Amino acid sequence: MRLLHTSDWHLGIQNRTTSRDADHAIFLTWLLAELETQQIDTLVVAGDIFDSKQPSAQALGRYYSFLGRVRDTGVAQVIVVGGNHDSGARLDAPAEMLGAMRVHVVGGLPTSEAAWERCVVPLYNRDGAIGAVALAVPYVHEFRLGVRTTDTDYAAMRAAFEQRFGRLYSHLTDIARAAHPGLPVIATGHLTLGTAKREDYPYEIHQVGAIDGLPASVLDSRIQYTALGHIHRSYPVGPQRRAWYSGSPVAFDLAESQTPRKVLLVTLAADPDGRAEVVPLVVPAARGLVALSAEPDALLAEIRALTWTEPLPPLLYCRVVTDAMPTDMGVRVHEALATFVASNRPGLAELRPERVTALVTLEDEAMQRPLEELEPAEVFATLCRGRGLVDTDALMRAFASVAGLVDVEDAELEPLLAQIVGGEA
Ligand SMILES: [Mn+2]
Repeated sequence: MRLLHTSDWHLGIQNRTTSRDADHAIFLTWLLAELETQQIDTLVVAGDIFDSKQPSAQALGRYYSFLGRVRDTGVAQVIVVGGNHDSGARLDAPAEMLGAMRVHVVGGLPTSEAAWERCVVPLYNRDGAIGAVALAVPYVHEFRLGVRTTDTDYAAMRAAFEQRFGRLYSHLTDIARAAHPGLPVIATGHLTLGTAKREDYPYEIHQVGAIDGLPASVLDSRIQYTALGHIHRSYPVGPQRRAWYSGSPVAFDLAESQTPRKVLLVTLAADPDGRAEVVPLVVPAARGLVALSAEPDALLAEIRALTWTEPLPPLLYCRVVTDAMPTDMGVRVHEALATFVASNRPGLAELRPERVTALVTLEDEAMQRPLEELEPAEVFATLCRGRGLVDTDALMRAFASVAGLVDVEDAELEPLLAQIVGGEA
């Protein structure tokens, strides 16, 4: 049984105004070819299919046209589970129709425990025999497992979640073993397992509901391989390396573009207690994510002189090295970009100043004293200087009022304060 494990497509994602749909189109065409050449039996997509709970028509079109073409590759089935970005209910809506095409979707964990067995899916080989069983587990919020985050302390909540998540996998493994004895069991999951590094989730704070990562021991030891989604970098989890993150196939920001994007080719051992073989396949980058950092005129010249070898034009992260950002810098950058034809124009993901001289230095008197010795107003004033704000009298008065340090006297501040506190000042 050969699996191809991928996750975190985030169909429909945009970087500022640049749609990444063309990146997804190139990735999915590449994926279809790999499914055929690698003679894959099962494609597993471990959550975050879409970037949003209400995906655009274009993103939906991308998803369904891929599913419509996947059978031509000879793949026996596709397993799709929902991630934290997906609407489980929306993914599940066409589940019956997709099931008829052997695309097995579990968008959200079924509400009643009796219905959990919908997550247990026999996996066919290309020759039509059942060769393994999958536990298709989507992103699970702790609430679904009956863990309340309001009436218990953190350690108790964490322990309860660990215990119930472990029970979910064990219970499903029991069902799989009973229905298909002697076959290897695989699983999916969309959560933080093990210790994730901060740079592994630059795109958002990834957690399981309100708690941090769970230990890999929540996965039943009878599960031969677990296809994980959630973290956008590819690596194995746990001492046995029986669970892997595939990472996202498309880089969505600069940090993600620093590591190769992968899908995982997994060959299961026929012995249910054996070890799966995992081979990462690097996804060719359809587009470069490029950091530019220069003084205003030099930056504009660099943009006009851009060349690239990838099929799609680069996505730019521009830092303008200056103490005085020209007010028309945005316009001038767009004029420089407009020298490329619209169909082949670099995208602008970020444009921000990078100061030449730091405004707050260690010479700043307030910076040399311990925080506990400083008055709140001094800290705020230092922050204002750090932001390059010079005329701060009104701001200081507003801060003092909001911080409750003085009574509100200044009539001109009242409307502002009313907005901040959301009522009568
Ligand atoms: Mn994701």
